[in-house]
Amino acid sequence: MTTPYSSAPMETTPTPLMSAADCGDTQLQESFVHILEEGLVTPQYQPIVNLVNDGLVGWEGLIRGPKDTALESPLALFALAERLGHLRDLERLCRERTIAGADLQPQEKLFLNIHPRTLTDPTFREGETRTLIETRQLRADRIVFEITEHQAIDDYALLRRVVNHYRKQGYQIALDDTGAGYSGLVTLMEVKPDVVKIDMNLIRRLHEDQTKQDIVRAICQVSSGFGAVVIAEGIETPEELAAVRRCGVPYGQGYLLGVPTHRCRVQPLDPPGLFG
Ligand SMILES: [Ca+2]
Repeated sequence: MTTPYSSAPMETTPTPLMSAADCGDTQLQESFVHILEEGLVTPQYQPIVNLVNDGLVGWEGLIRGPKDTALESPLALFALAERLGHLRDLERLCRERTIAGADLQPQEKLFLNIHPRTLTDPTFREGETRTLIETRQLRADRIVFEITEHQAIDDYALLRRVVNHYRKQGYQIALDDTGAGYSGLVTLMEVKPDVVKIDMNLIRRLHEDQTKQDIVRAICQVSSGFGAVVIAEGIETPEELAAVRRCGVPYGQGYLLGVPTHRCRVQPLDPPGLFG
């Protein structure tokens, strides 16, 4: 991070607390390298549901590190990867595992979380994902890349170019965690994604909060202006689901609608596909 004081001499004498932290950190780094080398990540899949006809429209791929370890949480795993400069390596491994493990019905899409910096990284090999999906006989239009709003880079011109680049190849782009940060609507209007995922904190107790309802409606209105599909994340109670429907959100995700599972659950329904 650049600060006015960045050229000032750094404190070089570690405190005992820092030394202890560094020691734990070394173990954590070794665990991370082991995870990467041995491919010790597990994909899970959470359903995305059409709230109008209850049909299943897709699955978000979620990643877990080794069970009962400090790196089981994807947040911890990805934060460490970023710090160690291995974000792309971890993302590639997660993408491989998630695509390989997905068992999609013909109308379903697979949502893959990807760091915007990976998308904009010139060394990110475009053909990587295509090769992976072709081995599963999937076309690019079955894949939606989710980029999270609070990681969205502030070079909007670059991000727009990248989004358009992937769109031309047939992929779709979702803006994840929309409404979580102050820049939410600005990012939304600048990026104009194909899919908008409303952050779970806006959905939590939505039925009791008029301001949240107004924000959710505003996101729907802005999104419909450029033809984006809206998904409410983190729906956990029937009251929240009813409020989401009242606000006009057509798609949903959350524990009430389905928990993440190791396999894509086969549905007896044959719902119409997402986005036509
Ligand atoms: Ca996501």
